[in-house]
Amino acid sequence: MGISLRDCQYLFRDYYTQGKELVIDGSQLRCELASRYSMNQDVAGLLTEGGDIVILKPAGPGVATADKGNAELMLEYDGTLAADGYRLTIGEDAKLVLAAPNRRGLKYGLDALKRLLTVEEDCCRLPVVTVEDEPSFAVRGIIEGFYGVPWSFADRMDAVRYMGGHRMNAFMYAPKDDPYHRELWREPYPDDIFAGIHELKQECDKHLVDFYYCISPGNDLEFRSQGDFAKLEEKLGAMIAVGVRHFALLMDDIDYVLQGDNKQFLERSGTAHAYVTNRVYDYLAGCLPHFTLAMCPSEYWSYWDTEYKRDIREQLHPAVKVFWTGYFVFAPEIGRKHAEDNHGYYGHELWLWDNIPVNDCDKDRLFLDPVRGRSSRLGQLGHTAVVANPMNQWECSKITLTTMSHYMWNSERYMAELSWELSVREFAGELAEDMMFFCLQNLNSRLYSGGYPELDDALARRDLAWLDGYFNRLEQTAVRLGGLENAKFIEEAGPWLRRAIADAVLWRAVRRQLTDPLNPQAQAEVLQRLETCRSYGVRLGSDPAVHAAEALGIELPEEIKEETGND
Ligand code: LOG
Repeated sequence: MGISLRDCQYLFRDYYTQGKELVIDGSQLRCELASRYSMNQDVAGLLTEGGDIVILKPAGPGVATADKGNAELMLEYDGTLAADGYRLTIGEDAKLVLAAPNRRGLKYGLDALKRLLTVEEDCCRLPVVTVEDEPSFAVRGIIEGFYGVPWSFADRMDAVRYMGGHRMNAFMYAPKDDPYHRELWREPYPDDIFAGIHELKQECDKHLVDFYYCISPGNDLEFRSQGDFAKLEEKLGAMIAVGVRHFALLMDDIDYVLQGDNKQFLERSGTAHAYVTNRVYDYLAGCLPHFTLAMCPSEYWSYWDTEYKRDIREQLHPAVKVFWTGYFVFAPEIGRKHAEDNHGYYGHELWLWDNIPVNDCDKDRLFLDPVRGRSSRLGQLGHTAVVANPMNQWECSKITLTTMSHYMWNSERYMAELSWELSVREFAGELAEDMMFFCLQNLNSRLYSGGYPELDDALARRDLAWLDGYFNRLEQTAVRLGGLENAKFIEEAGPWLRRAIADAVLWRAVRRQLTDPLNPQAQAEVLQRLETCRSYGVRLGSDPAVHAAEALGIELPEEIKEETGND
């Protein structure tokens, strides 16, 4: 409700308006439905009932309902639009026309209508507009591909709902620490986990998100073993049986040098990886009229050509998509040249596995910044998918993921700072300012410096008054955010919020020691407050109190210097 013109122009690709407004009587938009999209009016479930928009279905083919509603909605099929795209026209005469090439396009078009609608007590307002919208990448989503504690099924269900609302269409199940995905890839899933996966797949269907089952057999697969292939097929077959149509074979982070019989049989790892993927491809083609298969090569992070890439390029089935993570696992920049070159080296459609905001290498940190530094033209450089690998903390990942969703939909227009602002506002509502301040203390150190430059400046100036203000603000921010009505956020971010408060308390102790440097009590208090900080096992990226203490010449115990990397 109340979306600004600037946001419309940012979030929708082409927004044609002359500034006119349509005002309709009634506190709900009640659309009388006509559809040329599909003969059987297959639009059920596209719109969640009970909101500000109600769709009145015709009583039968060609028969209108008695309730005429206060607007007319015509759904049309338009095969000239890109998959998931739509064209929404809101006419002055309260005639709405939504054209799309698939159901997802219809859903996104209805979601757009919802965003454009403002409901007041006795009227509805809509801009008179035509929106023409389509994505930069055909596949947009999340790969749960991190190490450490996997998401719970409740997290995943929420992720799927979130994705439906953010124009993302792919959830890739690949938790490194699901043993049945990797070490025990031969074993079927125990019933309870399988039931969870099945339910997740159903939730994906409901929200028009494609569920990808990913498997990682590369550590110990015997390439000549019929038994091993039978196990692999059994595992995939169980997924096919519950409707899964999208798959990936992941060969990342394995010892990929062939040994023993594998070496004798296939000689090189590129050949071996193409071989297993092609066999899986043939198996899927034998079972399914329509499916997707992607593979993650072992050389997923480099941008130069290799023998391995040549083998994949020449031997892998042309329909298989190939993942890469950009230049280096954590890529501060994915520029045009690397993208274009690597597309040539792999010779297949490239899928970007973007390692943001993943924090599995930095368990004591949260990463809350927007995606930056990806070429706006990856879609024209052989990339047809972008999927983000998030943090172990699902709820906190939303900050970066929402900015990613903007990039995935319209990479050409993407503006990191604006997306960040929109994402934080969506996440924290009235506490957006506090949330942004908290985000600024938790920047991605894998990609950028991760610090808080204003703090560094103040320390260089020894501006104690500024520092007092900063730490007070940090403390108040953490207290206020602790009151957000988002239990999941409080649970996940709790240690960092408490640590922020402990940092402020430590700062006050540092302050006393600065005023009275030889007072043993003041020194003891600093040590005690430091201990409290450490006890949380986490830290803010700006690591402000320890950083300030050091910069102002307070001697810290060695182990603290080592832990924080501030020495
Ligand atoms: C893993 C990924 C992990 C990430 C960050 C890929 C393709 N694989 O270096 O599972 O979450 O790094 O630690 C990875 O990125 N490899």
